[in-house]
Amino acid sequence: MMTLYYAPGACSMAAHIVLEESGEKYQPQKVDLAGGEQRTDAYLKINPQGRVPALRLDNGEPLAENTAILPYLGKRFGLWPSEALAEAKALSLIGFFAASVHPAHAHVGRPERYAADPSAFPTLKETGLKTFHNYLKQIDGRLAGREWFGDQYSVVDPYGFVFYTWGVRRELPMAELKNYTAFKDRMLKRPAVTRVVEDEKVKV
Ligand SMILES: N[C@@H](CCC(=O)N[C@@H](CS)C(=O)NCC(=O)O)C(=O)O
Repeated sequence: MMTLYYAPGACSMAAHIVLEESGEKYQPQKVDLAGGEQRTDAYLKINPQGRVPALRLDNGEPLAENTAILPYLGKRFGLWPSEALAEAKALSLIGFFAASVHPAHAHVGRPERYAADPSAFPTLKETGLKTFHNYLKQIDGRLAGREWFGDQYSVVDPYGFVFYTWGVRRELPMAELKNYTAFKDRMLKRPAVTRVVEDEKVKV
């Protein structure tokens, strides 16, 4: 059985939703990020980067990084495009989310990663929030006239959903993003999504 190491409201919510939708039995393992559990020796053996998500596979091997975990789960559970170009587009979005959208938000929540001097934190947070908001607007544009990010529902959708909830957390005017908001409402119609949102006590 696979184990998902996750933290409420974190980017691990994407894999959490996928596992919940899969119908397969898995072990959800909460990691106490506020208490620093991600930096303990035991957890660093699972993910040397000290981050969630991490997945312990059926054979006991750990797998880290959303860019690997989500395609792996998607292929396993039929939530991944099989056609070459559709797959490339899914990878392109996952790359954009992991390498641009997520780090922009990290400037707001974890400015200490980017500067040692606390006097730099306010400007890091302000610029990070502006950049993050601009990415959310781009995402809204991508969703125009679409039900899901790809032609069919895939693991990219729960990942995109995470950033909507982060926009809500940062009190950005999310209702102005009409396509993204309609997508969020479609996501919330999926029973697995509402189960995870309730379990992780996420505001949407
Ligand atoms: N590149 C990683 C980033 C994972 C990441 O930054 N996770 C955050 C939660 S959203 C985390 O574990 N933070 C803990 C910390 O910063 O100490 C991925 O996409 O899987």
